[in-house]
Amino acid sequence: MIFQEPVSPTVPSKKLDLGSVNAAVPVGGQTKGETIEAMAGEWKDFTFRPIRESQVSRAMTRRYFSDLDKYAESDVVIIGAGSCGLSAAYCLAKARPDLKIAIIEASVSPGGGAWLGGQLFSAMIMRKPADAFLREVGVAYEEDGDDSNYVVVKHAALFTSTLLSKVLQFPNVKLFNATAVEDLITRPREDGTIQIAGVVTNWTLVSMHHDDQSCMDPNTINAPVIISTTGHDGPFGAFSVKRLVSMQAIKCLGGMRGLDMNTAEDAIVKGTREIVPGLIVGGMELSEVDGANRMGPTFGAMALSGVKAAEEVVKIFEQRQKECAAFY
Ligand code: AHZ
Repeated sequence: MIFQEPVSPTVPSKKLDLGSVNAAVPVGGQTKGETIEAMAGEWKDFTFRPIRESQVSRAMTRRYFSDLDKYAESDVVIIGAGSCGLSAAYCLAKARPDLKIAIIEASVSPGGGAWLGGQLFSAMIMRKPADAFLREVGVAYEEDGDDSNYVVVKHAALFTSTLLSKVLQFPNVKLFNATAVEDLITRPREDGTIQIAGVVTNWTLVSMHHDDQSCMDPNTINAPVIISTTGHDGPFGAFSVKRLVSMQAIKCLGGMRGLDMNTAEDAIVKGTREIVPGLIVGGMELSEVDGANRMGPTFGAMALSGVKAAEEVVKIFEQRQKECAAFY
């Protein structure tokens, strides 16, 4: 009986009241729930609370569509939730809790290339001084020797899952995964150049079928600042900078160069910047613009490029916001 649909607003409903979207009780929150200890050894009479399937559907869809509505106007969009994008999200969400930050990740699983340290090995190497970022997010590491120039996280997944969980706990961040950025929203500037003013998105599975299906128009998110961290070239990689070339906003790509850990990591961190008004590029996507070397399996530059990307946003945000508001 408690799961009946309401018949009319005047007939009191016995439907279980789930409360509003924001009434969720956090884990370890205000209400006193069951404890695992109390359940242990009591499985004979154990049962879950009864549920109607539509409750589950509505609990998900209501939140998703409310988020789509809320983030259709974002302050910052981060394209790509790899090690650089997540590091940028962490720093920005912490520094600017007033900004609404949408992360768009093409894969079902966020994390990009940072679930393994390199090859198919577990340990993740971070060159000093990027150990500062590990201390900031609370990831344990070991030093290899007394005067080591790098530190080791026992499993790359420990880094990625810790960072991801911190990012997702910020109330001003929403991750849309399984969603690809298919294009950039642009506005004309008075000097004849363009400004990036948002992203064009689609379900990734839809994006992958534009060749064999029609009528699959995308969705949009307006934002005055975008951080693009889609990694080096590949099926989805280097997305924004390749699009900038095809729309003639930049002349050409430098093309990622061969592996040289020493030059690569410094170059990526130092070069993280706004490439065209409204679009900041970081991580390995930047190597395709600047013709920087790759660094292979050492992740310090990805974390610190994320830090720098967040810093760049803080520098330009108000100006770009004002400019975007003046367009439409
Ligand atoms: O799925 C991609 C990945 O999670 C996502 N992505 C790419 N194109 C996208 C698009 N829309 C939405 N159009 C998109 N998401 O971007 C993420 C990139 O993560 P990554 O780990 O590949 O990039 P990163 O720059 O954060 O880290 C790169 C780490 C290095 S260095 C290196 C080498 O020197 O060889 N190789 C890697 C993987």
